Amino acid sequence: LALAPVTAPPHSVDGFVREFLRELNTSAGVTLSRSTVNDQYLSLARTVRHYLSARWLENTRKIRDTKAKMVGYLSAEFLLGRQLGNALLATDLEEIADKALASCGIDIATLRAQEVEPGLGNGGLGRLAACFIDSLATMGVPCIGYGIRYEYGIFRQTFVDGQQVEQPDTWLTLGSPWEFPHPEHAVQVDFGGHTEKYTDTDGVERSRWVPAWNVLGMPFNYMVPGYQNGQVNTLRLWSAQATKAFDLSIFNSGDYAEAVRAQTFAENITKVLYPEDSTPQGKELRLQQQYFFVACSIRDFLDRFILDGDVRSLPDRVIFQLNDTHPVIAVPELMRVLVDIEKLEWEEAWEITKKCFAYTCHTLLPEALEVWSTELLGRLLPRHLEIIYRINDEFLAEVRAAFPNDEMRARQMSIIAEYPERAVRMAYLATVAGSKVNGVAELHSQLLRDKVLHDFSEYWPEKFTNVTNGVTPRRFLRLANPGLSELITETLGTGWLTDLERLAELEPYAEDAEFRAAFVRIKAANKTRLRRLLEARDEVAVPDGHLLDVMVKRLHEYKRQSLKLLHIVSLYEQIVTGKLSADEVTPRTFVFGAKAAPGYRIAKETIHLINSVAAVVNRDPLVKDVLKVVFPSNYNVTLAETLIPAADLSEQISLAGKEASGTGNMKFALNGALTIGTDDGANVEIRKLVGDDHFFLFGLSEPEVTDLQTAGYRSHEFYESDPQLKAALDLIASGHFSGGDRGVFEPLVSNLLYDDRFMALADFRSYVDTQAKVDAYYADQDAWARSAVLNVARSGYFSSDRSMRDYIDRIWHTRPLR
Ligand code: 26Y
Repeated sequence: LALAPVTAPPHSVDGFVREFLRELNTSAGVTLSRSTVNDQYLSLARTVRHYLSARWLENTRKIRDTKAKMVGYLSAEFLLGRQLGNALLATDLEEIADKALASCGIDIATLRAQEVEPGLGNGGLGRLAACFIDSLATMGVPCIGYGIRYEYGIFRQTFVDGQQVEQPDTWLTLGSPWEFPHPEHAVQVDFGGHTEKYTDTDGVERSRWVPAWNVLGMPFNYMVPGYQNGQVNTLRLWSAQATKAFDLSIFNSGDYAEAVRAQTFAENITKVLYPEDSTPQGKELRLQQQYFFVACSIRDFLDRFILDGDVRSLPDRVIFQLNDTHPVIAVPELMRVLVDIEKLEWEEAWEITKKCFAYTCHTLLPEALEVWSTELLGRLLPRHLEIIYRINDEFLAEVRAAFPNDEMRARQMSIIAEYPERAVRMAYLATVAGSKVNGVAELHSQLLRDKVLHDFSEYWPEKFTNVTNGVTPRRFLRLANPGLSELITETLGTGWLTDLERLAELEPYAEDAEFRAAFVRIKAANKTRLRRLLEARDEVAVPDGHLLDVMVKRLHEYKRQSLKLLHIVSLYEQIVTGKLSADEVTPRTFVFGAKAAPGYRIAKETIHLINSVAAVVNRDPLVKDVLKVVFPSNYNVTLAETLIPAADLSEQISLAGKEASGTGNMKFALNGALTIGTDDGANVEIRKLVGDDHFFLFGLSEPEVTDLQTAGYRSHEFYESDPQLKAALDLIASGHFSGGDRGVFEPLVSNLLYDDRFMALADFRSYVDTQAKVDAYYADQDAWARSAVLNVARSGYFSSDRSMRDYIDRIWHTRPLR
């Protein structure tokens, strides 16, 4: 009996009610009548959990027994979003739960709203990881996600006088019903100290790491349910703890503070998510985080899945996907385990290691490529630095043999940079070690090959591949847009949600007036839903009947929120000066959502400017009915789920060659927004698929950007030669949006006028002209609706299920569990 797996509670309203009340009574310890909303939410979550756990345990057992090859997705970020809705959908319990709670007098919507999303990521990269593990579970492919259980996730953004103020994200305080702690699987992780040479019993000279301190890695498991397929994978997040909870002798000696200090020190490692993206700062704590979670994960995988201790079988059992360079220290860690602990020969260990890793790059910005100084690495991980040196020596010997008399090339390809300080280039290490290297959209992968990793792609052309990103249609279509999902199901029947290319069958319905009308009604209902949310959440009013123009993404110069602002300011300026009459303008609401890294000055000033422009525009009677700017604070996955389905226009306006892919762009298209965008990242592929007539392309192309850069870009010339641009910038510079104070936005204006690294001014003319085309097109509501439907019908390619198939075919060579 003890061996029999638990069974799920009955799939019925009665069964659900019984389970729910039991949870309330036994876990929350309250009666229904005395329970709070939080008690009810926690009990509901636990109830849903019960429906998943039997399949979960079974799944894990099967993977172990069949020795199926797994994907180990190593990522410092998993931006999961709320769990309840997804778990209810996966278990097909939405209706049952609705009715069950209603019978208890509870509105499930209230409980859904109670959930605090785990914000364990910054943006695209973290959200992509969450989409990927959803798809793998849905496809039944064995995967374990490994990451960090930050006690504080991405900060909560508030605005004070229009400026961003960060608040800690206390996502754990009201309870975390989705996680399963496993203290019995805790792993020790060492740091610091030195290495020493010794002669082993077999007479071999070896190196030994003598670490100085250590911490404990405590795993927390999360279920990753597949969509209605009974498959449940695992996400395992690590939390750092002190090895000895507190040192009894120190405590007895009365130095209580010293005793807890060690604990605080250890726990700091997973205390907080670094809120920077794209601009790594060489922070020691970040390297500690990175090593901490990959050391835990590798140990864990060996202990849990290589039960016979045969480490030589590792490449048949796992492929570790490196989500950008953050987990790349796993490469020397696996070498250390194989050579120092398992006593394999270096050559054999290296052959195994190379097969076990593949690397995904998510950037093109040179400043975003992680490097760690050898000083820091050597201090924190002395043995790993030795290993990296040896990997580099052997690699460079190979390069020199292949290209004799080309020392320049060897130096360029060296994993160790010499300037401005000796440092390890993590992207190079990943490229040398990985069996495959991929970019995240066609253009991005091409630019990786041609520019960022040019010498490497010449040396190993077969190593390089592309896998265009995707998004999970379960969360971003079915859950976020139930209205449209229902319409699709009515039209196509079921099955499209796990076979998204079937959306192509909607094509003919673009010509069907009735279908278009239904689509338009759904869009309107989604706008109403958004309007209600923003009223309650932010006390802002979204006008009815406007074109909803949305730009949501992290705040970055390269993404060019400032270009969007120049467009708004320009429209405003033209109306108030009478150059344009208000009734010539298509009424628009501009929605922004963006967090700035706390130390990123220009980004924070841009947020201030957006809010300041919003304040002025929104209260000016001259533009009252035609322009509105809305900037809800704390944009996150949850807000995205209401915002994206309501949008008419998707802003994807990065400077060509800078946005690796984008994934928001895909979510908008899939929900029937039209895109105004540059030829950048996955926009290129979206445009190719939806067609030029249904996509508003503008701006310089990547080669044109490069040419302009080479010729010498002077943004000032664009300012001088375009009166409309000049007027907009002058208005900002005049202090019009800062109570007459010209100083407030002077740095921003100067930056655009005299530097403008991302060529906002160069693209301004093309952008506003294209926006005028948007206005004209929107005037023909029928044509717009037709294009919107075609965007949906032609976006099936952007399912993360397809991305996963590509990874499986080109990189992982794993199979679904039977
Ligand atoms: C090193 C540290 C500061 C760091 C932390 C987070 C560096 C980068 C990041 C996050 C990067 C990121 O989110 N990149 C985005 O990845 C998406 C998924 O591939 C892409 O769609 C998007 O274009 C890219 O900017």
